[in-house]
Amino acid sequence: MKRDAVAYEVNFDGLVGPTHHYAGLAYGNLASEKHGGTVSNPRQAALQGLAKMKLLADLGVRQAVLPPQERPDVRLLRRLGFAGSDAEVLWRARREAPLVLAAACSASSMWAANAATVSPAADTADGRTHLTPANLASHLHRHIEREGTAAALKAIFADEVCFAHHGSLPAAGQLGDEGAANHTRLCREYGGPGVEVFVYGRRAMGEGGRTPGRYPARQTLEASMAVARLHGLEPARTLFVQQNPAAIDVGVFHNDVICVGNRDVLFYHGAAFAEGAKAVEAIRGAYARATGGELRCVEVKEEEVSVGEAVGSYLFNSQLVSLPEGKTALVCPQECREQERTRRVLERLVGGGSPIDAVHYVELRQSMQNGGGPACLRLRVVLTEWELERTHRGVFLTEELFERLSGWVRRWYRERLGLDDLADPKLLEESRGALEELTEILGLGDFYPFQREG
Ligand code: SUG
Repeated sequence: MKRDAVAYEVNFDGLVGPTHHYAGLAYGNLASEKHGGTVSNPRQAALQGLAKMKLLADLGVRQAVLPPQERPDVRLLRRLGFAGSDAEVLWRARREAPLVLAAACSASSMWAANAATVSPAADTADGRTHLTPANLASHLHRHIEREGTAAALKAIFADEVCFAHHGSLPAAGQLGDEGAANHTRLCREYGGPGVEVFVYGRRAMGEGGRTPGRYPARQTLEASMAVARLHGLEPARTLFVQQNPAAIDVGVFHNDVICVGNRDVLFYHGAAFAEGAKAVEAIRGAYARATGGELRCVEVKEEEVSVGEAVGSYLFNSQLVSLPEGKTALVCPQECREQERTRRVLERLVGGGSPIDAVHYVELRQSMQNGGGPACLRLRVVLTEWELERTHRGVFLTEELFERLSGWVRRWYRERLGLDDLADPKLLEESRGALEELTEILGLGDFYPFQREG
């Protein structure tokens, strides 16, 4: 396998689909629970996502998009016993099982950090980039993403010489896998060896361990270990760290709500890990052994920002990115600027003495109200030049693609969507019309099942 020291991190953001709505579907995700039943604005949601992608691209970070999935998922509703024409299926589901209909309409594939776990070529035994779509076994609306995710990843990373695609893990709760939201890669250079840190919420099989008392721990140790095995990772450069169950009970449903890493920087809350400082020491040690370098740890303590405040602001769900001229920037939700204590921490960090050189705030209110911040919206894929040349070009964000996608959103997306609108057959028609046009814009052919079924 050809190895190439020069590699880039590309952010693949989930494009928000036309059915983005608030149904309170995600248990243990406080923002989703809070906004359930309120009216959403899919157009604004998609434009906010695009504006974030544009900011990253303008900062010099490579940026691409992942297409939204086909929703409403009429096939799911049929599998669950709703019959008749498409309009009848939607109407019956609305009458008999409105939350199942909401799940079948969820635009949740926008949170691409949960799409898959990706291990770059520099870390794997066969020198290929390995991708495992998450099974998202914890929730129906998320679990139904896995096939569409696998199809999108195969369409974009089609070359089997450099990309290895695995099936998602069996979807038993004991193998719950939520993808890259619980996975952090640390390295000196993207193309060099990395330490892959898997953060799990609970151990599902065998003896004990601590578990949260209130909310579910979505990611299991057994799932994380299976993904590491599939990817052929070197044990010495692979770490399994338990998330703090008490933090899950305060609303940290994924590790990326309380920790983010990039290259040699780890930015985290003091209460992120079950083992506390010992876990950080283990990560630091593994990093030093793998790279010969020193990990730069940026800890925020409970006294400065409580776990509850971290959940409320999404301070750690920021994107930590390397800029072309060597600086490091943090892309934060604007909620972090609005809250005084998080703003002060950020001012302190960029004021000197920390590896973070600049902070950029982004407005993502529509996604945030469902518990998805800047980091949730992107899947990071490290690609060498050689791999980049073998990746589908149509999804890379250029000025032109940004303009086209913005126009496409303005033409197709509604500005108001309530739960009663989900059974509207016109919404199904509009969504399919929009996706049909999108496949042309992105050069993806007949990508969606409805296109192939005619
Ligand atoms: O799985 N929200 C998503 C948010 C995912 C955030 N991702 C990361 N942290 N990486 C979830 O909880 C809400 C959908 C609703 O309520 O309709 C939702 O699924």
